[in-house]
Amino acid sequence: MLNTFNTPKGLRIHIGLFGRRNAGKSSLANALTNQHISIVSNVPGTTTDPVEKACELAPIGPVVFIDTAGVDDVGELGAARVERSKTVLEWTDIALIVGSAAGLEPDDRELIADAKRLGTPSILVLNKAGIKAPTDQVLADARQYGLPVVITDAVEGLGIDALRQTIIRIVQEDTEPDRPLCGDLAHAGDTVLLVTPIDSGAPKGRLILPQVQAIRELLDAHAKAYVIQQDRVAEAIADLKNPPAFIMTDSQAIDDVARQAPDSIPLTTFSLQMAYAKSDLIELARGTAALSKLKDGDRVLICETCSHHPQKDDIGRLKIPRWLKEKTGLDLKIEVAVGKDFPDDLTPYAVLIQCGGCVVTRRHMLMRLRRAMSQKVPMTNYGLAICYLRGHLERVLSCHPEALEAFRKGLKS
Ligand SMILES: Nc1nc2c(ncn2[C@@H]2O[C@H](COP(=O)(O)OP(=O)(O)O)[C@@H](O)[C@H]2O)c(=O)[nH]1
Ligand code: SF4
Ligand SMILES: [Mg+2]
Repeated sequence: MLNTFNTPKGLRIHIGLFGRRNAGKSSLANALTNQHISIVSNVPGTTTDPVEKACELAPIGPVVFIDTAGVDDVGELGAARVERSKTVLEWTDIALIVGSAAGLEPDDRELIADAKRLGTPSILVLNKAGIKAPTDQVLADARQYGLPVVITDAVEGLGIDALRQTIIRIVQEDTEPDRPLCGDLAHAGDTVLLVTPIDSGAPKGRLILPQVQAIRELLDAHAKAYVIQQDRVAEAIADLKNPPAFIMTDSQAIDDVARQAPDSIPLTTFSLQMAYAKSDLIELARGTAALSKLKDGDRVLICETCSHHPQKDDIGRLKIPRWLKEKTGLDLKIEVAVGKDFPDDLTPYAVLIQCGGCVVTRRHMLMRLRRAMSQKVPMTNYGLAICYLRGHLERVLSCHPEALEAFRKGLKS
């Protein structure tokens, strides 16, 4: 569960370090964070899985450095590690491509090309400059790629501050920030009803991040946030002189809320707004139509981006599969993929149902969607799927007309 006081990982800027074994990635990660968590060793291939370390990088705030395995790793296990490093390159906000001050290698050039193809903002680091400073020729070669080039020596501490400053500049110029969850749907003076059930799944003594974020955005918009549980919807509406501008509810309470609130009041859910903030709502709405075309024996993949402890009536593992069976009456094969690893081959699945992804970045969520789209496998998300399965999708999408249109087109295609 999320802690509302520490910045959750999904809101931190993710900075990946990539390069050959022994380039000095772990040493640089240590120097940048002043922590000594990564194992630094002159035995090539010491960092096997991506290692994450969080720190504050003033003035941009909380960041996570991801120290990856060398891209020149060998053997069967090595190849798997290279694959994992390359996956990180797909979703990280910034890539530090760590080469040698003695000159770039073909692996470095391949990484630069990959990062460009993926649109990952990158910095080219020429490390170990204390051993041999880069020649003019090496520098000119490095600069031809048009990326910022920083010369460092992780052991001597040379260029570390310049690297930090370059990271800060790139973050400020280049990364893809999350969009608002709901703040842009409200105007100054509006009243917005937020429905947040406090059930056994709710964390003790606090609210979860999307709820806190929604309240904060509504305050920023000078709107009035009226926060209630689902048993008070009708009563809350009756309290108000003017109807609320919209109601945003936890998906799990959608049936209760839809029953109590007149159709004239726009209705949306936290997980649907999460798709709006962190992914591409229109594409996911189009993908939701695939739920109406499922056939006996189809495989459905539920994608949970973190390995949170499954709850008693877990939404991904129990409720969505149950509602899918109820709605379709089909014999479906429902599988769950947990964590940041996302299958390369999605083609065995008729549809993917993605969680809100509150612990990962928008870039990560878009990477998943892009991969699904490139393999022509429809993707929806928890919020949209739940609304569809409970019969409320058209109503909740009325807040997002283009997404509604995409869903309707999807039904016909
Ligand atoms: N002289 C010097 N040695 C370095 C530098 N960076 C890393 N090393 C050494 O190179 C070896 C590999 O470093 P490591 O950080 O584990 O590389 P990684 O495999 O890319 O993570 C270690 O012995 C480090 O001490 C540097 O900038 N200068
Ligand atoms: S499974 Fe997805 S939505 Fe649920 S807590 Fe993890 S990242 Fe957030
Ligand atoms: Mg390492």
